Amino acid sequence: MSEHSVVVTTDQSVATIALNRPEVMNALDDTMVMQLEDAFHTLERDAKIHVIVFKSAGGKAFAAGADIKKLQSKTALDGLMVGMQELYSRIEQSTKVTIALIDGYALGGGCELAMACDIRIATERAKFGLPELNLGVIPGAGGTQRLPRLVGKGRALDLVLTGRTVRGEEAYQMGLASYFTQSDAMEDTLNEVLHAVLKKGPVAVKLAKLAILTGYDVDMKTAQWIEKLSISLLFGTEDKTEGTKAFVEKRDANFKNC
Ligand code: CO8
Repeated sequence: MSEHSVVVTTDQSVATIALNRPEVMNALDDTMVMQLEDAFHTLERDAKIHVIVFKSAGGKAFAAGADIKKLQSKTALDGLMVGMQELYSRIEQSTKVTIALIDGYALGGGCELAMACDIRIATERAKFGLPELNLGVIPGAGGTQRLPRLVGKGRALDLVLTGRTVRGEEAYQMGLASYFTQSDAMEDTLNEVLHAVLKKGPVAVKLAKLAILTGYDVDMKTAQWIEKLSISLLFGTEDKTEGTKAFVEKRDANFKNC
């Protein structure tokens, strides 16, 4: 048994949270969810961290979903408790850029965690699916809502009602994965994404996420106001002064996150 269900490492402004229960395909039990929550909250409060990468510590799975053995004893009231659904919402609303690396099974709650991230990098070994109906339950950690938002209502209904798994390439074609790459090129793809993201104005990154994620769920007029207020705030930042000056001076910007 792994003592630590999640392992956190940091490299300058990039933190990695590795899921670490390989003996059960990284199935998420309550302990793992709590450890994930603690790790995420610590990183979320760390101003030095700009990107959080979620991945598997090894083995065949990103995560094969909620721990089914533990699900057996769950009651109706347990379903109302704060848990995976709230954690994934907080991850989605993170002020950092979040990236999931999927190089194996991402099923049920594992797929739902990946969907809560901003960017998903999938390999030819990736297999996405929401097979919960096989167990007599439904995707209950945001899956019924995030999947149709990513791939459309028709495809979401197909994937949830049949419970079929889709490989990395098909996931990429339907918009479930942001990138499709070969397993041995996954780190290179991640580095390219990190290189692009880390060059951006950090305050602009936060407000772009806010405008897209919050704006997506409200009416167009409200969404456009969120956008207008966000850009108005950005016009007053030192980063905007630096970013535009750097362009005119034909050099890289040196953003200060203010
Ligand atoms: N939970 C517990 N144990 C698991 C899980 C899981 N989700 N997935 C795999 N394991 C265990 C197996 O039991 C096995 O353990 P053991 O060796 O002790 O028998 C070990 O991992 C290896 O698994 P397999 O032998 O099955 O490996 P295979 O390569 O044959 O198959 C699969 C791999 C396809 C991943 C297969 O294990 C599988 O189908 N797993 C279940 C996938 C699934 O149904 N996931 C959905 C779970 S439900 C869910 O996620 C709900 C989320 C919403 C909750 C909201 C709460 C409020």
